Amino acid sequence: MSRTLLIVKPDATERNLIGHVIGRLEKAGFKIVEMRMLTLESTQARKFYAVHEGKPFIDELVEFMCSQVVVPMVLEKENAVEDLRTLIGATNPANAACGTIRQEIALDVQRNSVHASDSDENAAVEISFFFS
Ligand code: 3AN
Repeated sequence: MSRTLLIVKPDATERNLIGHVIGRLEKAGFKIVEMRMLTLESTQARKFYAVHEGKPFIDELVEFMCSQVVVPMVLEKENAVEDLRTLIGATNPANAACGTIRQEIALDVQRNSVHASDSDENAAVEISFFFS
């Protein structure tokens, strides 16, 4: 078993899609082992997305992530990181494979409904960001 972090992002919480996302995750065999609901402050969002510091979209991304509640959760499954990335689909929903969560509900490259850790190393860092 391994663990990864998923965040239901503001565009999805705003459209009452938290339950829908959870349903997709559970149906795909992920076990939710921790979950919170919170509104990020801009310093927290900037820290979480530190890897994107300096990119043209960072200010807009931080503003977006703070615009509504978000729901971070820790998910457990064999091969969790890779399987979750496959389930959510490409960053830009226009490129997301059929049947992926982003292809189904994401609005555009920024309002792409969910975040998922992209490596085991980042999963550990991102889990400790939200859960002590
Ligand atoms: P992913 O969320 O698929 O790991 P990243 O880490 O490249 O993708 O991007 C993190 C977040 O930054 C995305 N989920 C999206 O909200 C935003 N983002 C990425 N690229 C762009 C872009 N070109 N324009 C606007 N926002 C972007």
